[in-house]
Amino acid sequence: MSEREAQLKKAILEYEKKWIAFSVFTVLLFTAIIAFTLANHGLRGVIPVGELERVDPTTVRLEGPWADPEQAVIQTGPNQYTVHVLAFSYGYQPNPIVVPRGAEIVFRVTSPDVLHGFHIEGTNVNVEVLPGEVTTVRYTFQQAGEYRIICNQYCGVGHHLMFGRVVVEE
Ligand SMILES: [Cu+2]
Repeated sequence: MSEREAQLKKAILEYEKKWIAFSVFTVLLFTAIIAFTLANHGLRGVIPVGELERVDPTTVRLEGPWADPEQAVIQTGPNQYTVHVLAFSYGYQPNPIVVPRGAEIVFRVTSPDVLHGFHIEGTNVNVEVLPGEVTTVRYTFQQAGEYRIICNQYCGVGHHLMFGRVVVEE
């Protein structure tokens, strides 16, 4: 191998080292971003809880915590409320959902019929709602006002009309 060839080989290795360093940096950066998101929104936030909770979709409207829309919002702590939401073809129960500002709201959403979506406009609450399963998601509204709930999973002819409301009171 001539001296020039040896130099060329070394030059390529230097060049490759920079790319390796760059790749490692991007992987670490992405890992840090995911870890940050999980720490801030994961365990007590907008990522649905992991445990599978089943419910009978055929009787969920007749008995249990989803049966009576008047009893849907339950205070569970000094500043915590659980809201039992039914996403049905083609609406949400209760409507509107009335909750106070600054409180931790635990939404427990299920469907008596087909797959629906539960997206609260202006927030990162965006979950799937399956018949037979309870989707639990937590959110704290920092601003009072009205928020629109949008069904973003196709559910039939009335899908484009399927909206609900969250009223956050001061
Ligand atoms: Cu729907």
